[in-house]
Amino acid sequence: MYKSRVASSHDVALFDNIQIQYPDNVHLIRGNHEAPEVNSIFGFRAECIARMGETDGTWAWTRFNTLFSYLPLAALIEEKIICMHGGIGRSIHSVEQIEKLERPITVDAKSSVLMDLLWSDPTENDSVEGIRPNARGPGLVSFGPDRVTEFCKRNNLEIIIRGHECVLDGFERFAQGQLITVFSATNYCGTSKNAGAILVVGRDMVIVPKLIHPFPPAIHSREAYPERIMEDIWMKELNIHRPPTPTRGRPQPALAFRSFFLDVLEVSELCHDAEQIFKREPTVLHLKTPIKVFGDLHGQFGDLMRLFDEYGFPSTAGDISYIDYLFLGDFVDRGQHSWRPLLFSLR
Ligand SMILES: [Mn+2]
Repeated sequence: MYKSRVASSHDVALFDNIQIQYPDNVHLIRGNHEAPEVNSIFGFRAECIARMGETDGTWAWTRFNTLFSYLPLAALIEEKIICMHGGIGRSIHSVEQIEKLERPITVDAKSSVLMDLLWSDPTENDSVEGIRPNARGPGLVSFGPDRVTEFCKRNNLEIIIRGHECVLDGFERFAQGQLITVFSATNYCGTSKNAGAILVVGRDMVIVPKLIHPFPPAIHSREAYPERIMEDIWMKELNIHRPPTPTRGRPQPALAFRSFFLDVLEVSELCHDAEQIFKREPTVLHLKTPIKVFGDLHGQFGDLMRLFDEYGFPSTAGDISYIDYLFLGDFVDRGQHSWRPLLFSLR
C-alpha cells in the first residue's frame, strides 16, 4: 500500500505547479463517479481510508465529495462542440437547461437533467432511435442518433463529445460521427483489453484521436507492471534534477519531500483552492481550441502519465502554452490511484 512515495511526491509537486501557473488551461467537468453514492462503493472511499486511516480518510472522502458537487457539468468548445460525461438522455433539449443547474448539486436535487448528463449513453447503434431503457439502472436511459441530430441542430452545435463508456478502441463514433465517446483508461478493470484515447481538437475544429494500448499480459516481465515502468520514467526525470554525488545535509527544495499521502490540513487547503476555481467557473464552460479532451481515468494514473508522455504534458516544458486540457470526469474509483489523477487535474 505504501509504495512509490518518491514518484508520488513528484505528482503532487507537478500538480501544485499546474495549479499555480496554469489556472486557465486545465479544465474539469463532473462524472457520475464524482458522487458519494457511487464512490463509496467502487473504491474511492476505501482508498481514502487506506491512505489516511479511518477517521481522517472518511473526512477527506466527504470533503472531496463536497468539492465534486461544485464541478462544472459540461463544456462548449468554440460554441460548436459540447462535452459532457454521459449524454443528453431524455430530458436535455437545450444548453440553457444545463446552464440553469445551480451548484453545489447532488442526486438529492432529483434533477433529471443532472442524471441524464452524468449517466445516459447512446443506444447500441445508429439503427436504434428514440429513447430506450438503460441497463445501468432504473430511470436511466439511452438516446438514439435522432436525439443527437435534433439536439445539435436545435443548439447550433456540430458534435457531442462524451466519456462514460469503455470502448474497445478508446474512442467510438455514433450518429454518423455527430457523437464521439472517448475513454482514456486502458484495459479497464484489468479485463477489458481496450485501448485508451484522447481527442485533440485543432484550431480548424478537426478532431484527431490519439491512442495508447494496453500492456500485454506477460507474466514475470516488466510489462506485467505498467505502473512500475511509469515510475521508472518518473524517477529518471526526477534524477535529472539531482546532482550525481549528493552531499549529505545539503538544502532540499521543499516539494521534494512532500508526501503524496496528504494530511487533513493539506486536503482541506487543496479542496478549498479547487472549490474557489469551480465556483468562479460557469456550469457550462466556454473553451477554445486547440484543446485535448480526456475521457474517463478511473484512478489509472499510469495511463494518464503515458498519455502525457506520448502526446504532450501540461507544463512549460510540455505544451501548456499552446493547448488546453479538458477532463470529462470519472477521475475516481476502480483503479488503485484515484487520488493521483484527481490531484493532478485539480490544478
Ligand atoms: Mn461514468
